[in-house]
Amino acid sequence: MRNRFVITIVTAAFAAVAVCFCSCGAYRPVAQDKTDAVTPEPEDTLEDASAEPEIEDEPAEEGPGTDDITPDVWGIYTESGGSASYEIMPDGVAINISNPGSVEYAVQLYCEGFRLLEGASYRFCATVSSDVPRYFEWRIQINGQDYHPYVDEKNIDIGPEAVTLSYDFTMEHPSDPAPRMCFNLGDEKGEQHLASHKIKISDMSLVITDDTNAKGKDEMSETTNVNVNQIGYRIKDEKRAIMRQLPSSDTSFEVVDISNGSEVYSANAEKGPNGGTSGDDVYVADFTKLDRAGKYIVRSGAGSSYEFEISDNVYDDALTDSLRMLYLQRCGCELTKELAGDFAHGVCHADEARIYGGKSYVEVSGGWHDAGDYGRYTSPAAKAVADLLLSYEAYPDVFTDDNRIPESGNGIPDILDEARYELDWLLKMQADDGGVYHKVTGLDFDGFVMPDECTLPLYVLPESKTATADFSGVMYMASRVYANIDPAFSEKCLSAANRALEAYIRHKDDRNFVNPSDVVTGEYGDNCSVDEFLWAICEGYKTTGDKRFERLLDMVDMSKITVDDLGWKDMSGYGYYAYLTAEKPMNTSLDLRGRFFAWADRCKDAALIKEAYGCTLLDDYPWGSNMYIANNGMALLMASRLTGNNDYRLAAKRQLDYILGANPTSYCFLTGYGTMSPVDPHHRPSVALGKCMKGMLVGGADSALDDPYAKATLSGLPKAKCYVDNNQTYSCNEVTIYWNSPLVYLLSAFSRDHG
Ligand code: G3I
Ligand code: 9MR
Ligand code: ZN
Repeated sequence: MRNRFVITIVTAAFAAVAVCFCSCGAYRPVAQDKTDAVTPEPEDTLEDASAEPEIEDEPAEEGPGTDDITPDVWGIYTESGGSASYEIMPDGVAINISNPGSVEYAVQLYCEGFRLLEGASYRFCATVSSDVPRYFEWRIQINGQDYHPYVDEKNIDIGPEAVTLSYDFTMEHPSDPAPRMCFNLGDEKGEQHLASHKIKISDMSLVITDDTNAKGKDEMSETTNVNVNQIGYRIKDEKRAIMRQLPSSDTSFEVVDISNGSEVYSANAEKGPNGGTSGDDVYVADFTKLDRAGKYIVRSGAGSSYEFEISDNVYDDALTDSLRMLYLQRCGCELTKELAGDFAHGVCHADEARIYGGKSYVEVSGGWHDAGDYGRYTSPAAKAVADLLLSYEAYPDVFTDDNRIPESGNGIPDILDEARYELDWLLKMQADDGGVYHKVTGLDFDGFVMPDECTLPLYVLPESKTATADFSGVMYMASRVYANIDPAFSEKCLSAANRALEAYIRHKDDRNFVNPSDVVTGEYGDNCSVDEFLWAICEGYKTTGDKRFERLLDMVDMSKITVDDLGWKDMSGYGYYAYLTAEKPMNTSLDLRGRFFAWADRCKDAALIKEAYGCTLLDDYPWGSNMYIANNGMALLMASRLTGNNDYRLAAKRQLDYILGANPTSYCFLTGYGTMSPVDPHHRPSVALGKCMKGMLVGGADSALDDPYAKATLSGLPKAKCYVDNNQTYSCNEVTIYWNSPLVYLLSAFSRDHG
């Protein structure tokens, strides 16, 4: 007898690409009562099943194989009053249910770590008993979104005598490399009147019985070995194709004009830095000298690149769409068909939100939806707005008043109108004591519906130190930027910033935010607020020149700031930059200049010398890696402006090139741009409409594989290649306002000759 859940899998490498909401997979219950029960096949017949003649005739790429599901992919989920524990036994799993809860899935035993291929037929078998008579539900479902079933069977009767179940079904949905099998052991509406009891499930197997029509056995995204910025380059830009897997010692390459097939440039590629996080040994084909506008590909022994353009306005549309993404994320207002097209929706999330743990309500409508979810979170919002305002301060010549947002044509650059939409919401998030609420969300994430169809009640979560200091920093910045545009608003921002800073100082020793146990939305936890405090102080000084801020710097312990970044969590970079750009230098013993340039130099060396693709990340690719890359690009641009040293700008440009396609995944990570860009982001409106919104920067490679889909599909890959374009992977393929915002900064810097 087998003692583990044995499953037959197709071992060929595979990546799912499509989204579909068609009806559930057809299945045929083979035996549901004891008399007809099919005895589970002995272990060795698993191979028999995969060796049926038709499968032998048309074997999968690497042939069907078997794999054991190890106990650690089992888990138990409880909600709605459900309470249970489980134990892996030699011959299966035993579940002790102390309270079955009030919905079917209030007690859910689940198993993950296998895949289902569209068009393949399967047989599932299991032997089940319960020490009291009852019924339960078995299903295999998508592991995320709306958890729709691929196959399910309700009302399966069980009792003390073991029954053997056997179901045949065909997977009629797009292949899913990471579904979830579950046994729903709750008690819907208490109908079964179940007290504490025990269930045993043994001899489980899932076998492919026919893979003749299976799709996706060897589907892989088409990558190329010659990677370029797929949007392209401006005439005077550095231009490089990063080539891997050259089959011979011939390193020659040519650039071909695709309008007439002519070779317009040829040279030899140079050996680049080896290996690293991509595992690729690369050659770098430099064609910077090619300065004629046109559309091209790079051709070499390693193959051809995707096409790209050379022209001076090559980044203009990407910049507009990256900004328009923020408009399309607006909450609390109607988005019209005229301006938002398919992504139009009615007013959303406009109800007053309840103060968590209390009875009162506050009006906090407005702002942008944070990401693929509809939460609104203070710290990441402050980061996103800061990036827009800094873009405008650094490169005002780029921004126009015609981005097709409601305020277009009002005489104010649209980037400031868009930032103002978020600032107006942020102002509502400040409590009476000057502290700032951490976030406004439901207790859970809403489903994959349009925002005006969300139903979960809104809660405002408690004030936090990080939210309060971030709010103060961005309000000081806004007070400066809007001073000549709207003096009254500027004053309002200044006084809000001051009140927040005072509240921060009053509460410096408490108010670390942690999600309460019944709240699962984004935590944005951060137990060090010294960097946010530093930012608020330096920004306050830069805006006001008030000497009192110098004295506050004495309260900053730099040893607590361990990461230099412009991220939602590590905001010290905004502090360094404000300090370095203040009109009159701040008098302090803190070496903020040293910290900033040590960071910028680390980034410069990584991009210009160490990393194969010119990326500033040399080790981990964290969740949202594209943000860290873009943030480093911002810091490099700041260093270039502060010193006039063009190497920093060159290194920054390589971050943009990386994000737009010159990377080991071959993806241009901005949706709607380039030949190969994400089409299936973890973004509720895009999933709900079955259409990918344009102009969104996805998270990118996540070497920590922070969700089940990433774990199931990317394990073992080099860090920089841990990316898959599927909406189930929120750690690789979600989008956020604060990933787009540093991209706006890079695109604004590089869309003109800013030198
Ligand atoms: O702090 C460490 C740092 O010390 C280390 O150098 C770095 C490299 O591994 O990791 C840092 O921690 C990371 C943290 O973000 C801060 O950067 C974690 O590994 C990483 O898992 C964490 O990911 C965050 C994720 O939520 C989970 O908390 C993402 O940055 C953040 O963008 C994401 O945010 C979600 C919201 O919760 C909900 N809305 C969507 C949004 C985007 O997915
Ligand atoms: O959709 C959510 C996304 O915005 C978050 O970044 C992510 C992590 O907090 O969570 C996503 O929601 C998933 C949840 O964490 C786990 N169950 C499935 C949810 C939707 O796929
Ligand atoms: Zn909304």
